[in-house]
Amino acid sequence: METGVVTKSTGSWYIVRKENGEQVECRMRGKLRLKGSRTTNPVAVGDRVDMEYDREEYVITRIHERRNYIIRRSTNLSKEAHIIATNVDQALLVATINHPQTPTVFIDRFLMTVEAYNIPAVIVFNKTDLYNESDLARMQELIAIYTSVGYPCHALSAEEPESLVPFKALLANKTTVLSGMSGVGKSTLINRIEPSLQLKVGAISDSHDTGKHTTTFAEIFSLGENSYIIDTPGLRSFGIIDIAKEEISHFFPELFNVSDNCRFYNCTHTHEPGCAVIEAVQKGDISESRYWSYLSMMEENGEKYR
Ligand SMILES: Nc1nc2c(ncn2[C@@H]2O[C@H](COP(=O)(O)OP(=O)(O)OP(=O)(O)O)[C@@H](O)[C@H]2O)c(=O)[nH]1
Ligand SMILES: [Mg+2]
Ligand SMILES: [Zn+2]
Repeated sequence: METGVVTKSTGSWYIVRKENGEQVECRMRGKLRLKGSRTTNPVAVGDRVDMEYDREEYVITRIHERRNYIIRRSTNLSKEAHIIATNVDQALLVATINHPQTPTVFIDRFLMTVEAYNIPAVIVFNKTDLYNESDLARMQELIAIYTSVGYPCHALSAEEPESLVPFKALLANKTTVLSGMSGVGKSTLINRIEPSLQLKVGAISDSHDTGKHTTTFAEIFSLGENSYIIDTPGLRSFGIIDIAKEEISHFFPELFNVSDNCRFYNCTHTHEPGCAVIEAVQKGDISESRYWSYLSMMEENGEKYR
């Protein structure tokens, strides 16, 4: 029996990095499933696994307990979950004001999910070289909102090497997963950090100003000693799964902070009189777009999937 870390997962075969650094192709035996929700990928990038060499191939026999993971609903209406990555030290959301436009609802759903699993999140606004004045003003507005909630933000451009210096520094001695919509520049940024990787990147579609889903499987890359980066396929939307409705507000730090002052202990912060959250939104202490995202999740997550 040997142990290793899954560095690539296609759903039918996997690449596992053994303790000696060697990478081997693996299959999976039977059905190893995550307890709780059904997942489209029971073994995900970042998983520590045991494997055996059996009739000329490696077979994964056990998944070690996960320290954390990032999970989303696999498609809008599905009850299945997709695990984006496991056992990470931090999650970097790559966002763009334009080309393509990342909706704040997308940002907030991502942040809520990583908050639920206690993973530190950083927002990276990429493509600043393409922004006009109003895009830049919008970016500053978002940076002010997210910084005040407690999420570090970086503005950068893959086209401007000096802007990448603070980004590089973020990655040292950590396992970092990059996520975001298709076309925001995740693979491009990784190529800038480690040009030898030569990851495939795809142009933005002229007609829709959206990405073309160039990266198809998540994969971990080494950035030298103790630093790993995970490139992931771009997402269209970020569906929440496995979080009970009454828990959603716990993972909006600024909502959670004021909710002690709500009149009713079981306040849902949607309509109740004496709601401290609604008051804070009216006073401008909580951003309207964040509150809007909260409401959209409360509406969607009427069911509890566990
Ligand atoms: N002008 C400009 N173009 C960028 C920047 N970053 C990435 N691009 C371009 O944006 C396009 C999409 O980049 P990718 O790296 O493929 O995007 P991705 O996020 O990996 O997309 P998926 O793999 O589909 O999820 C490519 O044409 C890149 O050259 C940037 O900072 N400035
Ligand atoms: Mg990519
Ligand atoms: Zn309330």
